[in-house]
Amino acid sequence: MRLSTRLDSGDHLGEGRVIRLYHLPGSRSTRILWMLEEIGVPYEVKLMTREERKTAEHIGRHPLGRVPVVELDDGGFLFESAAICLQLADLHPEARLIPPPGSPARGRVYQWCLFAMTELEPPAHLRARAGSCLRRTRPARVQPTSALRAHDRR
Ligand SMILES: N[C@@H](CCC(=O)N[C@@H](CS)C(=O)NCC(=O)O)C(=O)O
Repeated sequence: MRLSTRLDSGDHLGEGRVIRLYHLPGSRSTRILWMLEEIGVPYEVKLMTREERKTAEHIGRHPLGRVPVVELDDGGFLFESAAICLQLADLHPEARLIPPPGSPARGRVYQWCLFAMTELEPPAHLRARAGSCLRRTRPARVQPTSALRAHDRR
């Protein structure tokens, strides 16, 4: 993976604005980081805390207060990770990450993106969450007492 110019938040470039990603490490916004690295354009990362996602300011960017959100170089905001990836691919045809609109290959891009978001991700997410709940609530493994161990040996 190429490492493109990642600017610190605050290095906003005024006229020559760069894409700004509102990012929470370990969340779905990592998909957008990956995409930006694949494209190889400069971008800026605004690191968010869980709490910052629910501020009025961020709700103004995403109605549910989630990440990822990107602020594009025209100043507009966009959310939903798959939509952002598709739009970034279209905005940077030089990266050759997406086939032309209307082509059979482009149809398959939509097919697999929507399949991933609607069919694969919801059950995978539920399963991952259930797994982490179980890990947190599972009682410590019960060790047999020495009396039981002795009993087993009989
Ligand atoms: N379908 C959305 C899901 C976004 C989403 O659920 N983001 C999580 C982080 S992975 C979030 O910000 N959750 C905060 C919340 O739901 O309050 C996408 O793919 O962008």
